[in-house]
Amino acid sequence: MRIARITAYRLDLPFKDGAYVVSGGRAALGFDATVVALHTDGDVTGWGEMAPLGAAYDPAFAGGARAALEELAPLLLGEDPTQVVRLNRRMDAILMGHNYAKAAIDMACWDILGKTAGMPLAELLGGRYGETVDLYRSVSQDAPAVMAQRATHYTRAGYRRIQVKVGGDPAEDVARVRAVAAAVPRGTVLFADANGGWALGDARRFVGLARDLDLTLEQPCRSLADCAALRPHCPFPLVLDESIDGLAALLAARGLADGVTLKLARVGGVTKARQLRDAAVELGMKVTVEDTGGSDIDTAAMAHLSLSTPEAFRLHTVDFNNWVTVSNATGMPEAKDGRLAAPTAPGLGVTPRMEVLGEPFLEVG
Ligand code: 0XW
Ligand code: MG
Repeated sequence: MRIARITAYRLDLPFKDGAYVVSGGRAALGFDATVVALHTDGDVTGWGEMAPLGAAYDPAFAGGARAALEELAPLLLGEDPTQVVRLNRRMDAILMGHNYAKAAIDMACWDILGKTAGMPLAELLGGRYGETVDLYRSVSQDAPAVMAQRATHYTRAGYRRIQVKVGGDPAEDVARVRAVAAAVPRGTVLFADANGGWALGDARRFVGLARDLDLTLEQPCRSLADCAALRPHCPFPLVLDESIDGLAALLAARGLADGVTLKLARVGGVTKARQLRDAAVELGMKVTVEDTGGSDIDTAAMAHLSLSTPEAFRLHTVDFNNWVTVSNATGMPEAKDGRLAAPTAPGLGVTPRMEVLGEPFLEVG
């Protein structure tokens, strides 16, 4: 099978709940998504999606993804999309780095492989463990009382895992987590995500002041070295997210992180995320498979990879399709009681809404 034509679409995905704010005042009003279609010389078309969170969350931005696609797409015509690892090596040979830009192409290859094999991605990626996966919901950074109100709104909507955005003033951050903890039902799982916003001293102050709380700490400082220096002082399980951009980082996090957050766009797509997921599970680390943004196409991929992670090592994932006002595909099961299922149709199992995608910004072949 060969790639005969590649089309790519740009899609604005505004957030339902307004501005989303993480540490350092980094804010976004939505995702600027790129959707890729790989048309084969057979009758199969594969779909993939990637969306960065603004331009200051990761070393990735939407304009970069589009420019990289212009570079990559013409050189991928004629390649076999079902040979996913080989195709990834080809992309890496054509364009060094820019993993995020390759993620949507790689996702579309897996969609084709699944459709060709007649298998849903979860099974193809190693096996479906259970029917649904836990979801978390992020509470955008704000004043403690506002965050408590938001968290209550989300737990009423069914979410049982809340990610509190911290990484600001440590005393105020502790007040944020305390306010949320007091507002949500007993048993709600709390994550405090600093998104690398604290200097080491701030992180030390936070863990000192928050000691009595039951929470998991996510990416306290930007560098792995600072997170490692915090480790002996940190009584909480520690999850690394922004630090984990590949296998070397995963191996360096061994013994330091209790879990890792694998983002499809950051690591370069399904192929590389699966490699990291399998390595993390073998190393005994807990795993969240998620992404930086997107709508239904991307959420389907996150759901499949999450469901193919053994339960004992699985943390949670995110239902971005419910964060945004635009649905770009049909076929995603509805999230229910804070849990998400993956489609059961072959490949990603979703059908793009062509009327929503509009005209492609790129068409080659
Ligand atoms: C909550 N997220 C998955 C959404 C944004 O992409 C950032 C990310 C996080 O873990 O901070
Ligand atoms: Mg995070």
